[in-house]
Amino acid sequence: MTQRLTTAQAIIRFIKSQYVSRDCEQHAFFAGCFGIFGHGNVAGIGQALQQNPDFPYYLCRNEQAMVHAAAGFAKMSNRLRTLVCTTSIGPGATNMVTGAAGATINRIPVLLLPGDIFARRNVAPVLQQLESPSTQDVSVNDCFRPVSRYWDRIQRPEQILTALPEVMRVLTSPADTGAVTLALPQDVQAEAFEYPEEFFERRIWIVPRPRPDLALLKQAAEWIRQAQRPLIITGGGVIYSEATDSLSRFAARTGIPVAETQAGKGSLCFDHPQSVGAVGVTGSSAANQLAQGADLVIGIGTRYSDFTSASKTAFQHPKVRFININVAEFDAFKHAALPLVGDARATLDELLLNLASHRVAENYQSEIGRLRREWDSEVDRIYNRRVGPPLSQGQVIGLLNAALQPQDVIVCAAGSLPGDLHKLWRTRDPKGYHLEYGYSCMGYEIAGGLGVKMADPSREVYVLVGDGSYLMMAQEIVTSLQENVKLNIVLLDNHGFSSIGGLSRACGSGGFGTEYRYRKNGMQGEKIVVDFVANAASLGASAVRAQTHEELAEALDGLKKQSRTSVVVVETDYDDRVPGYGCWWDVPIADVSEMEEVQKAQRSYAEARKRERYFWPAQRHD
Ligand SMILES: Cc1ncc(C[n+]2csc(CCOP(=O)(O)OP(=O)(O)O)c2C)c(N)n1
Ligand SMILES: [Mg+2]
Repeated sequence: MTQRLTTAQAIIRFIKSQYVSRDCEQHAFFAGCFGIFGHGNVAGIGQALQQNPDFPYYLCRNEQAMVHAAAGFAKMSNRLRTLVCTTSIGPGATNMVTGAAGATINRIPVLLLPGDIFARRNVAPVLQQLESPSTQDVSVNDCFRPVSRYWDRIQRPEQILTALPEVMRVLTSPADTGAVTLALPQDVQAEAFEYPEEFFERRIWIVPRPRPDLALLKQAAEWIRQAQRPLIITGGGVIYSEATDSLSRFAARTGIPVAETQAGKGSLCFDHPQSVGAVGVTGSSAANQLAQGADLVIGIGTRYSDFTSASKTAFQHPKVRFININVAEFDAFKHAALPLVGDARATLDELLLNLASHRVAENYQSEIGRLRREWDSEVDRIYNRRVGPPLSQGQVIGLLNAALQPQDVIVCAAGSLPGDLHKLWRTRDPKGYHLEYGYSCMGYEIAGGLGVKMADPSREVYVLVGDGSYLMMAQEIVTSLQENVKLNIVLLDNHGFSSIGGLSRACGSGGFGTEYRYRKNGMQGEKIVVDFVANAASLGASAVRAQTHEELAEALDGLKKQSRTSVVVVETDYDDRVPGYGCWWDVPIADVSEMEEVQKAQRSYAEARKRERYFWPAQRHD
């Protein structure tokens, strides 16, 4: 039995019949398709979507944004569901490259279907085609190769019979997932073929919980028993695996403290007795002190970015060794670790069984308690400082934390907010803290928030966004209104790039080129004041300005009463920053310079770099 369909119709029909199952829970993998049409997809995928009205189509405003939205959706769904993104050829396609990189770096599944130039070539060069004098086998879509976990170009209709199963294998693989790109030449999309009916039968992709090697598991248990100062670092893998209850039990029983990366924040409720908060460059004093002296680091579902390892300076115990629990072998072997390649939840449960009643020493437990109390009062201090207007960012975060319900979600990505949130946010639900900090892509915030809310409409979603990020990509407010997907957007306006301004000052460059000022005597003119309230209102959102502590509290209260996307604009102090807590980040400083401040910064940089470490296999001491 066959059915005559166009390639595009066959792709949509196939996509509709793909299901996933983990722990026996089964549901459709694709929840719909974002898109912007042009001549490269309107008559192909566009036509196919039109004749499949049971597969929702969502019109977005910008192709990069729609990939962020799909990634936000997939991350919120613990990678068990995602959305498809269709674009025209040329600029529509390449607009997705940034989003694809973000998804792949964060290990989040998204399926991208950019249109491509004619496979039959006779009409080339077509509008928006990149020509090459040395080959006809190239298009702008080749840019997706390094940012995709699977990349293919469909030159004949029957190629999807072998390509689409690969697409699904990669998207549903906890170890291999990321952006998947199928480039679809515009003529091939519309070409018909006799497809076998079996190809469209419901297919269930089992997302497994692989278990680690038993001998290595026992060795890991031995290392944990021997350790005097063990520390757990949890990454996004813990949350995607829904291992948070297992982690909570593991930590409570063993007494081992738990520090969190950006993606792992929320793995434990902030008031869990073993929770020591954020670790690394944007870490808490408690976690960073424990990391410095840890003789065993147990990394779970983390890829150890430089923000986590403080550019390889976070772990200074001379004999520190690592156990990495990770579903991806690549991550499990980092830092010359003892690799437990497996699912976080399954591995933690089995490891706990192997530890019998082992518990860390009393004095370590009381040290953890003391560090936790010290950190808690530091957070209180920052939350409760009354300054301004303009308010301090820490104060705004404190007000938000008090105003939100535990299950509400905050979404953020770039600027000074992610660091301050990582340090200060008191997370009470594993899905309550949604940071895109693998790519830290300005513009993710509102678009990603749209995907988060679409994934879980039962929760209130709060998008926290700096003025710089807002100016880069705010247009999905319109999409949120179109789809009746309510976002609560809190825009922190400090008239420029406070984060990079601070970094520039730390590098001796005095904030050069990071404030929004009119051109006068170089870049020293008046501050540029953008009317963000008018801007958001012009897009259709409800929008208010809050200047004082009381006004902000009232505005946050007002958000709860709104039924549509609403924006609160609050002016914050550019210079009033949350300090760092024993951390270092490697941002190279000019070796030679005419500027004294830069020379000074270079000297302390060279000194600080001496603490960067390599971790060799010999350091395992086994
Ligand atoms: C797309 C993109 N471009 C550039 C950067 C580098 N960058 C990181 S933060 C930042 C400034 C962000 O400004 P804003 O949103 O106002 O936040 P603030 O730093 O003021 O907190 C820049 C330019 C980035 N992360 N993403
Ligand atoms: Mg700013």
